[in-house]
Amino acid sequence: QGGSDWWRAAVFYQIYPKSFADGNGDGIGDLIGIRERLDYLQLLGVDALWLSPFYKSPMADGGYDVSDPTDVDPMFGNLADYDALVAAAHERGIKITIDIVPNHLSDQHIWFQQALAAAPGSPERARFIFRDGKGEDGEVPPNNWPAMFGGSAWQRVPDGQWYLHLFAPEQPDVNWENPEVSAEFERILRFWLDRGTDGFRVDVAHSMAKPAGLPDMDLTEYEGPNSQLRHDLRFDNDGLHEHLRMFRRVLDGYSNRMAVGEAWVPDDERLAMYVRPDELHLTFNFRLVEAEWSAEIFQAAIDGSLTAMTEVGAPCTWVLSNHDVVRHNSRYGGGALGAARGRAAALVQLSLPGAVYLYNGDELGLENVDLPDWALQDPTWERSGHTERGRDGERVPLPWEGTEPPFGFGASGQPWLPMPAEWAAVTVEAQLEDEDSTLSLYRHALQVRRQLPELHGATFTWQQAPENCLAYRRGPNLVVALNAGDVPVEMPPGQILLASSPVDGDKLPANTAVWLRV
Ligand code: TEU
Ligand code: CA
Repeated sequence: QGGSDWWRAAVFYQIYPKSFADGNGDGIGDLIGIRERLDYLQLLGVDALWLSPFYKSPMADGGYDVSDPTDVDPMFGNLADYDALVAAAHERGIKITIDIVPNHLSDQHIWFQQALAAAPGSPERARFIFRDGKGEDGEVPPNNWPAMFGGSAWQRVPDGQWYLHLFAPEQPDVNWENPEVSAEFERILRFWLDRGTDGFRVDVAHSMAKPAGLPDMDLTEYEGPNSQLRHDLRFDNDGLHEHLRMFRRVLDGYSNRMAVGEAWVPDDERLAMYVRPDELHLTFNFRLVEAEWSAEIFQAAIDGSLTAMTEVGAPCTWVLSNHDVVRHNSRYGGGALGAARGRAAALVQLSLPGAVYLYNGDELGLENVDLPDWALQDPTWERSGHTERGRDGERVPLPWEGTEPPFGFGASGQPWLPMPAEWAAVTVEAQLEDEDSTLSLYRHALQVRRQLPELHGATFTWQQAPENCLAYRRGPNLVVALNAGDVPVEMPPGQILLASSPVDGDKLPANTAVWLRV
């Protein structure tokens, strides 16, 4: 699928670079490792990759604390490795999209170092959000905002001023009202576009503008760092759309480039504003990430997004998992039950109209790993005073082959997070040989998706379905049915193209989805 709107129904595959594949054997994934696994990604059948950050970073937040946005961290390789990856992916018809982190920089970025050395009120400080504190000696933070990783969103510097960080203190928020900031991000976008990058994933796109006067927020409704899809005044402020329009103008100066927003905006209509014709191309729909296993909840999530996105002429963007959330098989109960539900959810995700984002390991049916305390690295663990386990459990390196850790991930035997011995059963190697594996299901589904034009179109109609089931028609000849309940129901008429669990007779088993030719 080429052309200027290749992204509309594309299947994107998210790579968490530290965890995907290790090319030099030091136990940490890297760009060479990704290039070496392109054959696998082609076999899987994805259209595009999204690489989480691989930029120069002190790694206070897994690389989302960027100290040089136009260079590669030595941990991951160098710019020549990036260029080689882009060229090799393009040879295989796979697009490369990358993260851009516009809300904050690393505290080690030259700008922040200059801001610390400069005086309050200086142009160096005006690139960030510095304020005087409240109280007699300014010892009270400028407002009551919490940071996403726990604690206050304000950090004090030696001269007494405070700076805003919505995430870790090592991630000072930049001030998008300063034209120097937008000019710098325009430079960063062009730097990567000029190297052939096909698009961007815009990190925390909903935080780029802050409310005027930085007022206190209402903390009575606040449910802590993990309450993602709730509105509070730190996020989704109207001023950010002007910045998204800058992104779009830059992208439109190149051919066939795109951007997807990461915006945890609970209201579908508000979220649709991010994908107006002069803003981003796509924006993740996180309602399926937050959805409990229930046909009714899935249906509401799907309906809400379809209605709002159709209104603005943008496709929906379906996500089940990413590097920030517990993997969906675990959310659905884990074990055999979680696996069955995860496979069924995949057949739903891959048959909805719009774009799809898979997270590396989804296709293997991986679960979250319950890591020992000593292994935990995510800042949420430290900053929550060890009350949150953090996000390392969904970031464990992928098992490629062999019968014991590190399963072909690096040669050192010391992957950056420990890999469970049980993963011997779910390596890529083991699953490729097994027609009934989750990997084989994804491969088949992606193949059928490629072949059937109705799956690239927007046609979608709900069908009647029994309790705790979903059914929808995609074009004249294709029906998708999901039984999210615990009892088998009558199978809708049609010839089975794909089933997420073994089906015999005329029943659709519990926790199963099918694609039917009618
Ligand atoms: O995440 C944005 C976000 O909203 C975070 O709250 C995130 O969901 C986290 O799970 C909260 O526990 C993006 C990135 O995806 C994330 O990895 C980064 O840590 C964050 O931005 C800061 O750049
Ligand atoms: Ca490595």
